[in-house]
Amino acid sequence: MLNRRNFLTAAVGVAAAAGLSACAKEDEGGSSGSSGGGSKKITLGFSQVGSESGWRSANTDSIKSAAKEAGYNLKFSDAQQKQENQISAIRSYIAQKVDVIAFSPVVVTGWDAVLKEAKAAKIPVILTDRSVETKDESLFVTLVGSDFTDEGRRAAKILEKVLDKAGHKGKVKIAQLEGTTGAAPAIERAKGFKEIMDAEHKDDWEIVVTQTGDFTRAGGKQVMAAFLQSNPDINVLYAHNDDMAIGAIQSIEAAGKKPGKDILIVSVDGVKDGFVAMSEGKINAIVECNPLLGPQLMEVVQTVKDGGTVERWIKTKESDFMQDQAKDALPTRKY
Ligand code: GYE
Repeated sequence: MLNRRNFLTAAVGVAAAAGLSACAKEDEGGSSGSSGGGSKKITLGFSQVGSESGWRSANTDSIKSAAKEAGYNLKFSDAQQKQENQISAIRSYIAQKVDVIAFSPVVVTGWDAVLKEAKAAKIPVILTDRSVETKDESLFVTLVGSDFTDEGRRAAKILEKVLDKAGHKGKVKIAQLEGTTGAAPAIERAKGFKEIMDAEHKDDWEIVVTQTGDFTRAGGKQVMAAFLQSNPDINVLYAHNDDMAIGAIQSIEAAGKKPGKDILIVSVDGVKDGFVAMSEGKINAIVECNPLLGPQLMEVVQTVKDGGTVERWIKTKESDFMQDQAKDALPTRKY
């Protein structure tokens, strides 16, 4: 996996080489873009994970509008959460000789072959949002995205506050709704949370059930219903995203329990619907994960095209929110 602690500035060798590669097939007829850098419009091939969540829709909108703003020719495809679709999209971008490929990998493993093809074609690859696991770090230039392990730690720390505020006494029996199996945010959000739990709450906190809800509302609803059947004594839900928490809330209510009271809920993302649920008292705290990566991605694309250097991991800045901040924050949420 990408060494997420490696902040060394890396030389963009592949990018420099790709800068020389011809892009004869790209669409004509637009300006060269506000960010300058050559007379030809940059063609960017972007393979999106899917449209599984509110976070993802905001991320897609951000990428599309930032590409437009930068004057790039964007080739966009939605992989519907399937790795094989992403691999074919990347292969088609290679065949079309795009200038730069960016993608948000649905899972962490299984990318080496296609990334080697991109490297052989001298097309630089930028990861956005999620990382990959590879021994060959020359296969991508940089990752533009969040620190998911830290989000997991922050979720555990904010749960401490939530429990305090609720005056909770006794054992903390946690149900965890995981993101897509094998996806970086699912692996790392679980890991960061467990790290704090094991170090600081070994005696009083326990994850009694954990399963994937695939980052969707339907998944969250269905899995939570099963959790409540098998473990009616759950008193905390840690959901790896707001959409699964919102789905779970429906099942909690259907079981005659009060979300945010009988079952305290912490989730990740901070999308508008998450804030609405929080302002209604149904989610207790949210760890923000910012999807508005488009402008940063376009800047990196330009730098890479110009043969410049970029950091190995360009991290997103984020905050945490407790329920009592929800109403005030809601009107200014951008996604
Ligand atoms: O948290 C979730 C989405 O990769 C950070 O993917 C992203 C996650 C996000 O489906 O809502």
